[in-house]
This record gives sequence, C-alpha cells and structure tokens, in this order.
Amino acid sequence: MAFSNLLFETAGGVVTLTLNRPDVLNAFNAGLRRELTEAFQRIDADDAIRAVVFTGAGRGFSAGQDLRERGDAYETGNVPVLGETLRQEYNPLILAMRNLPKPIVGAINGVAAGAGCSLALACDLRVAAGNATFLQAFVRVGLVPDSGSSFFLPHLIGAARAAEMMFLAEPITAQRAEQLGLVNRVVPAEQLLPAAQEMAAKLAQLPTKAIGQAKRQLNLALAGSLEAVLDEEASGQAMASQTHDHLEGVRAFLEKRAPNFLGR
Ligand code: T3D
Repeated sequence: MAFSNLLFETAGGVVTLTLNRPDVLNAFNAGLRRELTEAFQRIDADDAIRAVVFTGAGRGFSAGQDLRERGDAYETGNVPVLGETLRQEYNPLILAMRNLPKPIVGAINGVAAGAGCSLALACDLRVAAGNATFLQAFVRVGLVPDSGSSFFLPHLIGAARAAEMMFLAEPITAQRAEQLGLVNRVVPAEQLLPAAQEMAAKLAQLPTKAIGQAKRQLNLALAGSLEAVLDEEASGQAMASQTHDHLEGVRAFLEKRAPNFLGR
C-alpha cells in the first residue's frame, strides 16, 4: 500500500523514509503517525532491508505534534487530557525504532522540534545538515518533553545540558549539536542525503544480525527503563495539557503572537 504522508524508497538494502508534509514542517498528524508505525513494521518484516535513512521533505525534519490537529479544542478552551496519543501512538513508534534490529541513520535536514526532536534522537546515528536545528519546543506550549526526549537527551549530552535544552527551549545549531555529541557529523545541506545514504549503504553491507544485537546491547547499557520514562512522560503530559499555560501556548502559536504564561 502506498503512503500519503511518507515517502518509502528502497535501493540496495537501504530504505529512505521521508516525512512528507513539508507545508507544516512535517508536523505529525494522525495519518503520518499511523503510516510511520506501518513503515517501521514493514522494514522489520523485510529481510532485504538492512539499514534505514530517516529524513524530512522540505526545510524541516519535523516540527513535532501538529498543533492544528486539535485546533477546535484550543478555540473553545476545551483541551483534552493529553497522554493517550503518546501511549497509543508516539510511544509504540519510539519503541519500534529502538527495537528495530537494523540501524537507523537520521538525516536531519532542518528544524527538529518537539516530538520531531524526539524521533531524531531515537535514531541510532545522526547526520545533520549545516542549517539543521534541534529544539525542545515542549515548554514553549506549556508541555513536558515526551516521546523519549527525557530518556535520550540526558544519555546523549548529560543532565545539565539536557535541562538547558528542555527548560529554556532555545534552538541548538547543528554545529553546537556536534560539539555536544548530539549528532555524529555535520555536512553541508546539499551533501546531507548522499552522506546519510552512504553511511546506511555501508551499514547495509555489514553483518546485520550482529548490528541488531549490538543495538540491543546499547539499549540495555542505557540502563533505566525507556518504558518507565515513556509512561511518566505520558502522565506528565496529561497534567500539563490541563494547564492555562498549555492553552495559552498553543493559542499564541496559532495566532502568531508571543505567549503570556501565568505559571498555572
Ligand atoms: O498528544 C499530544 O499532542 C502530546 C504530544 C506532544 C508532542 C509535541 O511535539 S509538542 C510540541 C509541538 N511543536 C511545537 O510546539 C513547535 C511548533 N512550531 C514552531 O515553534 C516553529 O514552527 C518552528 C520553531 C519549529 C519553526 O519556525 P519557523 O519560523 O522556521 O517556521 P514557521 O513559520 O513557524 O512554520 C512554517 C509553517 O509550518 C507555518 O504554517 P503557515 O503559517 O506557513 O501556514 C506553521 O504554522 C507550520 N507549523 C510549524 N510547526 C507546526 C506547524 N503547524 C502545525 N503544527 C506544528 N507543530
């Protein structure tokens, strides 16, 4: 079955998976979340696919949850308790990426914000374009980091730097991300896809079973339980979604103005 929000292109043992909602910086709506889950199931089941390149179409990697998906709720002020979409859709997706016994190379082509940043962090390796940025956008809309960001970030860059990214929600440039160890390498934008595909092609020629097992071992070595952190994030989001500041944050985004947070 063809996807409508994703490009799924295979060549020489490598699949290039491209988030394809460029008009909204590849924000995740229900269709994209569903198709991504299906794509990772397909990749898992197909022995001919031995490495993945994961990227975004247009000028963004992904701006995270589509804030227009529940637009009506923010107009009326009747914000649903968030957490279910995390438990039902985002969290299984993150676990599918981490449990996939094949390497995933993130080709981060532009801004990776909110859950888009989380998905970038869930890749095994990251190649970033020189103009890419990483943004823990959650608190900008009164929410807590989710989709694994609170698990991956401290492991990758340490708790203090993770706190800075999460609390201040300022964009990190690709160059800074490389210094912090958040990405494996930075390349000029026009070389991004060839560089990521070259890395994935190399990986696809290597012993896939051994790499899959090495990935399991790395997951285990990160100690703590990703499941427990994902669950705590979903509970935290249920709390945050009912605050004034979340409603205000999303309204301000949709109305293209600065938010007025009240701390409640
Ligand atoms: O259940 C749950 O929902 C819980 C899950 C939560 C997970 C999350 O991801 S929460 C965080 C959600 N994401 C954000 O808060 C980020 C929102 N976007 C931005 O802050 C900015 O767009 C960026 C900093 C990422 C990029 O800024 P810029 O200036 O380069 O681009 P832009 O002009 O803001 O965006 C371009 C278009 O994409 C624009 O549409 P327009 O005006 O041209 O028609 C913009 O509205 C749209 N867009 C960007 N991000 C989103 C989006 N539309 C819907 N949802 C978005 N997240």
